[in-house]
Amino acid sequence: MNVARTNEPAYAGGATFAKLPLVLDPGELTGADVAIVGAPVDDAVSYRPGARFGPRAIRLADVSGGAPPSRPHLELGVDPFEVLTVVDHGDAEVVPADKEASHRAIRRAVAGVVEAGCVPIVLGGDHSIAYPDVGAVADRVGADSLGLVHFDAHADDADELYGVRWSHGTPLRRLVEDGSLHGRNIVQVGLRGYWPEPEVFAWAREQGFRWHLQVEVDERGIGPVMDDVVGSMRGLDHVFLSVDIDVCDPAFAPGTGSPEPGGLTARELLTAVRKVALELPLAGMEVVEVSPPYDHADVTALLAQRVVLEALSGMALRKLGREPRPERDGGLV
Ligand SMILES: [Mn+2]
Repeated sequence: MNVARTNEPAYAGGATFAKLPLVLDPGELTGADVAIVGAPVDDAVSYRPGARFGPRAIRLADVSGGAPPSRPHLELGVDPFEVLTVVDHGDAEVVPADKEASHRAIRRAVAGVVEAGCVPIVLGGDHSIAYPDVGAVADRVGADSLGLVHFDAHADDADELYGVRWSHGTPLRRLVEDGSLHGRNIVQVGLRGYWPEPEVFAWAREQGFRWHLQVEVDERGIGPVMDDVVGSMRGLDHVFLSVDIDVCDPAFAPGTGSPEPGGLTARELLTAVRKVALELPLAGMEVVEVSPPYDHADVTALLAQRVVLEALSGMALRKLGREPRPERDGGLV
């Protein structure tokens, strides 16, 4: 089932991700490689709200139309939609102002995707959704074989934030506590700013977390840092990729809840996500903290949409098992 005409432009018609077929029944997901799931919640934020509008904005932040979608990646030389079967599974059945019910709905939706044999790509939503979405993947594959690559300005492993234990600043703590993730299988990139406090980092060290501060990216470059990130996940059969859009500088991602100056460029994030998807066995992914009310000219939503396209492109090339074939100028080949 298509939701768009063959030549329908991006700005016309329906609003599934890349105008992909909408498949709401989890029983009909079998055979798909990837399912996009929206998690429109922002009840757990500590500063600006608005991420509940993220999934819709990310889906709409597309410039190419038509169905089936065609997105030939100029650097990798692969069209992910030719290689992978991708569907849009709609949004989890969240309940306004009921964080627990919404988390249960997100967990249920992601579990349905995973049980169908698909990789879930979850569009947030505030970062509290990591608890149910990473948790649903962990329920399926087990903590021993599951790694987490986490891009974020913030470590999100505090025990509480303003006294709240189920916050967008605490999901990693809850995931480790309940046995969904081992700290030694977590690597974080882009941390900076003024939170959390040293006691939280001491706890993370005890758990075996690894992290690369933004200043390390500044000093060494994103390439060498990502080589280490990928290396740290070697041997794990499943990797969840969590991208908090605030890992990017507010110049590149102004539409977010807790912006922190001095972050990654859009280009660095796209390159890094591509590498993770190409070199590691992705079992799930989330893009979180896009807050459209604070966005300008769709800058942040466009970036988040491309983050998903980069991941799909990397996964597609990984499936083909061949080298990238960049569309370079003839003189540069
Ligand atoms: Mn976060």
